[in-house]
Amino acid sequence: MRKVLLGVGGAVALAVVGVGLVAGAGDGMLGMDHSATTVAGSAGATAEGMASEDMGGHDMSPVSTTGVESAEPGAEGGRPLPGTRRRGEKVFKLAAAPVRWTIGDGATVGALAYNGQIPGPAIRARVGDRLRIEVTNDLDEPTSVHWHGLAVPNAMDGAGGVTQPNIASGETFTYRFRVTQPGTFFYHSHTAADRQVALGLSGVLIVEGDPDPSVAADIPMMLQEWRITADGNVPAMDYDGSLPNWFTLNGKAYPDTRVITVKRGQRVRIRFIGAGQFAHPMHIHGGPFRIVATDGNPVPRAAQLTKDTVLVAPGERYDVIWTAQRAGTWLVHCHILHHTTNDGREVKGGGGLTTAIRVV
Ligand SMILES: [Cu+2]
Repeated sequence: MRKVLLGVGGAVALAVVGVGLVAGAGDGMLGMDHSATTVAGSAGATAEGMASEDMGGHDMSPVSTTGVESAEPGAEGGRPLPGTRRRGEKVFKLAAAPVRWTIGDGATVGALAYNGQIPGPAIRARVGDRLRIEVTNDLDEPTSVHWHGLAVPNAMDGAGGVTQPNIASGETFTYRFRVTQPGTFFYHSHTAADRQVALGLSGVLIVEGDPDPSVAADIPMMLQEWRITADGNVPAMDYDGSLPNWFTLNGKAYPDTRVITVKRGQRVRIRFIGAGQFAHPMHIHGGPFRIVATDGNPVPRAAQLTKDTVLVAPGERYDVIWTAQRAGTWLVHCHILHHTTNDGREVKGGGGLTTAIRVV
C-alpha cells in the first residue's frame, strides 16, 4: 500500500496592474468566515530525520508546528518581493522556513514557506535584468531553488545534488543570472521536491516585457493541493491514501480567495500556474478567453486558441486574456469538482480552487 505523489501549492495573488482593478477582498458572497479550527498543529519532532512511514521512500511526516510562528492574520501569499539595486544587479532575498499558514475556511496548517508566505513572494523582473537572489535555508533540512522555465546557466539551475550541492540548514546560496524571456515562470524547491514543494515551497516569477495597456488587471493564479490530516499537513501525492483534501488558489481556499473586480469591457490577464502535482481544468464563466502564452512563450496571434476551460498540468503555465462582457459575478474554478471543496465540503457555493471576477 503505497501512496505517492506530491502536492504542492501556492498561490499568489496580486499584481494588480492598471486602472480599474479594485480587487476587493472577500466582499459579498466571498465573505470570509474565519471561524476556526486549527487543523494542523501537532507533531513535535523536526522534519529532518523523522522516521517516515513506509511509503516507498517518500518522507510523509507532517510539518512540525512546534515553535513555529504564525503568518500575520489575514496575510495573503505572493506579495510582490521588494528588490534593491546593487552594482547593476537586482537583488532579492528569499528565506525558506516553516510557518503556520491560514489556508482559509477555518484551516490553518504548518507549511514550508519562502518569506513566511504561501505561495512565496512574487518576483517581478524585466527582460534584460540581471538578478541576484540570495536564498537562506532556515529549514531543518537541506534545500535548493529551481527557476522553472527560465534559461539560466547550468550552475544556477538549482537542481540540488546535480547542479549544486544542497543548501544546508542555516546556509545561504546566491543565484545570479540574467533574464532574457518575458513570461510567466515560477520557482520551487528542487531538493526532496516531492515533499518540499508539496508542503509549500514555491512562488511566482514573472518577467515583464512591454506592458499591454489594454489589460486592466494582471493576476497570477497559483494552483496547489494539500493533504491535511489529524496529524497535520503531510505531502499530498498522486497515490492512493495520499490524495489531497484541500486545494488553494494563491494560497487560499474559497471562500477566502481574492475576488477580482473589473469594469465591463475591460480585459483581464490571468496567469495560471500549475505549481502542484495534479492537473486542473480551469474554467471561467461568463465568456471565453484567449490563450496568449504557454509556459512563458507567447503564442502567435493566429495560433491562439479561444476556450473557456484550459487544463493546467503540473509545471505548466497558461496566460489567458478574458474580456468582461457582462456585469455580474463570474466564477473562476477548477472543473474537477472535488477540487472545489474543502475537505469534501462545499461552502458558499464552492471551495478550494474557486474565485470570481466581479464585473461592475
Ligand atoms: Cu483541479
